[in-house]
Amino acid sequence: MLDLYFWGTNNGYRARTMVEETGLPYNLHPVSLAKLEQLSDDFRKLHIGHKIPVLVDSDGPGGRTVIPESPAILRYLARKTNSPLIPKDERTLVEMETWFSYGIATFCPILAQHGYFTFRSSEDVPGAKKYYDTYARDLYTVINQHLGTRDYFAGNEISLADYGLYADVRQYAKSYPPENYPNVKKWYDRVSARPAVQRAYAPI
Ligand SMILES: N[C@@H](CCC(=O)N[C@@H](CS)C(=O)NCC(=O)O)C(=O)O
Repeated sequence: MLDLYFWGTNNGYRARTMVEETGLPYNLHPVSLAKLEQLSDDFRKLHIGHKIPVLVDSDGPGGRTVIPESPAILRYLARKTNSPLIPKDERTLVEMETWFSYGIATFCPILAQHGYFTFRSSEDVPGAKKYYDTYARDLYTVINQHLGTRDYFAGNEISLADYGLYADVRQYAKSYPPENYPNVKKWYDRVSARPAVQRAYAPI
């Protein structure tokens, strides 16, 4: 059985979408960040770094396996289920890894900083707001350009690369509406229409 420790953020939804893609049964455990539940002793036993999401697989390699970090969760579940979300063809795999990394290691952290300085910081720091907004706009321009010649980030089919980016594009849709980036919008609608995505974003 899978247990997903989750809150409704980009990283939480990224993991929940992947669990839904597998079709495996799972229990969803909300961890309220608003109530700082991630700092509890019990949760820190799952992730010393006190961050959602965490996946626990009672039937993992060698028994119960705890997997924090959304990219590790996506890769783990894709391997466990021999999912087509990891392309078999080496050339497409390299593309997938490139854009998955771009999503997780570039796009997501910059958008997170934009979110912090624009919406949550108690201090107004105009220079930081401008810096992250300019950076974010460049990232959207890049992905819009990449999607100008293709339906998905790697190869011709959806892959982990798309899920590396989707949850962030969705979370920051108010700041950067996909409508402003026509190729992103077409891709966004395509991914949003997937049954697994619709189940993942359904109210708890
Ligand atoms: N690299 C991690 C980031 C996880 C992360 O930043 N989680 C945030 C919510 S989106 C969190 O739990 N923050 C609570 C805290 O740091 O105490 C991943 O992809 O899972």
